[in-house]
Amino acid sequence: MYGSPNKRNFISFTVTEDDSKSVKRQSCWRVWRRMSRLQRNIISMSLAVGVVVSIYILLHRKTSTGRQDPMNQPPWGQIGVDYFHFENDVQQRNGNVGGKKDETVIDGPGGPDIANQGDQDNRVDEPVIHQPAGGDDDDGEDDNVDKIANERPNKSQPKYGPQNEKQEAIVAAFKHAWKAYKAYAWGHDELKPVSKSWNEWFNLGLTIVDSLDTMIILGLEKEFKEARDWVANDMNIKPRKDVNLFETTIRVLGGLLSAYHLSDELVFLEKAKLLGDELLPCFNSKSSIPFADINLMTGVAKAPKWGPDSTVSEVTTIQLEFRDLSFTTGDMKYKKAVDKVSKHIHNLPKESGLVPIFINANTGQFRARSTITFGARGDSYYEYLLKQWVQTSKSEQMFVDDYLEAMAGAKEKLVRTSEPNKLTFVGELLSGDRFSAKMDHLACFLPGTLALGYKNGLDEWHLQLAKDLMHTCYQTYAFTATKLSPEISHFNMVPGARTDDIIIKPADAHNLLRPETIESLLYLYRITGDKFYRQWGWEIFQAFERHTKLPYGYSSISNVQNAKNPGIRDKMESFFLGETLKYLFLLFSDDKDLFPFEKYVFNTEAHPLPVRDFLGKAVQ
Ligand code: DMJ
Repeated sequence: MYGSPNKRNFISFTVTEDDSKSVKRQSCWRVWRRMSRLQRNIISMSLAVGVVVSIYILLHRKTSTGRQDPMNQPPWGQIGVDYFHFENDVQQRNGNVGGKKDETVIDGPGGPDIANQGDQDNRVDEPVIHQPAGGDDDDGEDDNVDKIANERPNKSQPKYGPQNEKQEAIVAAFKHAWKAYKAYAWGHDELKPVSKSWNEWFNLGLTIVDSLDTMIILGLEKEFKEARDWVANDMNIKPRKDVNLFETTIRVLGGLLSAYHLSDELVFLEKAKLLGDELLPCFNSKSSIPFADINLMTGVAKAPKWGPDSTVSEVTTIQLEFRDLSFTTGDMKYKKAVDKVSKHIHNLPKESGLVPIFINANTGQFRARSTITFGARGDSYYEYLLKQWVQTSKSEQMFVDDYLEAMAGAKEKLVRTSEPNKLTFVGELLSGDRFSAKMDHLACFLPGTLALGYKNGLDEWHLQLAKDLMHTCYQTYAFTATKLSPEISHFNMVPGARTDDIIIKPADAHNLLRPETIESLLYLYRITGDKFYRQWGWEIFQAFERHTKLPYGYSSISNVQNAKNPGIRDKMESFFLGETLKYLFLLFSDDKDLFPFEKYVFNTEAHPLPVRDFLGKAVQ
């Protein structure tokens, strides 16, 4: 055979180069002739198979994903490695838009909104963008937008709008809130429903962008169009403001992306891409861990005003959105930036898979002895481990490995039961090791996430823990005078103590119209089919109606223990429309095609994004 040390095959080493080649050829031919027919057949077959496989690989590289080496790469690529190129897919999709692209003509900011004019002084005018027919142009914009993919994750259009009385009531609640927002806070971040004015946080019209997909789902076409026109004509992506990377990503980037996926309106993707680009400087740190804040006008990224570190849940809760932006635009730079963060955090040492809540963007190290919690600043790290695994069609093993380790760690170190009624809750480790029987309402996302894990094949105990925690989260509502949950609950663990299971401290007695419990009820209802989860959701909705509804919108309240005077706070958070009412509406839907968990993953702000197959395409 070739390469055999058999001397007979290599007759001479003293001849000239040409002679040597011809001698070798003769030698090979002699070897071939001396072989049996069987040997020759085997070699011929192997060569034929080799040729066919090579041709297949070459064709596959050109016509399908553009992967550089499909044999050696995992489906989603190595973390931090950009190897997907979607030119072919993108071109195909752009041919299928059905005229929607042409509607997307952005004439720049302006318009008759008098209430906004104070803010417009701060604005930097964006260039006028006309969606071109394709090809190069000289509009000064990144031509990548011409190639933007225009796909819908689920082409069979689900039925939007209310289908029953309960959903109608939820739509009425939305309309009530929207009407007041429109009258008194249009274009600003949040409505102040008592003073009939507005609150500015990032100057990005948070309530509008957070509500876009809710309006589609609730069937509010007129309201959606008004909002879309505001995004197209008035939204300024570069306000002179420090914005928080995480909040801007989950609410604004996530809101724009899901609005795009649900509506096919290219303006949302255009804005999402612009915003993604403006947020990227956050990742220019020494460690790849992003800075918490960025001034969108100057592009200067930095640590937050209140401390040197970034928050762990924040730097790990941007990945669904940036990955989706990459797969929707075909530009992998967004995915690459967040993959680095994930990989970095994955490689840091952890205690039973649990993470401290602070990390330094320069050193890339966790802050020693910071709290471990499933509440504020820890929560969505765990949520996004599971959801990224789901988003990538379970192809990124690292995420589920970390998730499983963290859930086992939580079960061992944080999950406890209260006295006397044995409510299961998830506590915290102060300074990283001192147990505190304190649970934020924020941690009530966990039952839903655990149930989603179970639905995706994780062990039975995940569902059992989900049910137990769900019951406790519901009890934090049912237990109070208003039937609304406090922001933070403490649990009694002392048998025989003269106290209830749940203890509410005065400083923690407020309710901000948060969604986490409703969100988990949706998962638990869909996954178990148990109707009482709907009943619990309805009770909570009615409590919102009783205690937080005002003539002009809804408001956070200060004291859930005072049903007569809950202390109206004069603030309607954007997530009330973006999440709470959306999850309520979905909870009462019987339509199995309305965002099935197999096809959509909800970001932490309730914006549905498509699950992607191993080629990065939306699962149909
Ligand atoms: C929302 O912005 C998101 O749900 C986030 O994950 C947590 N905080 C609020 C809602 O409570």
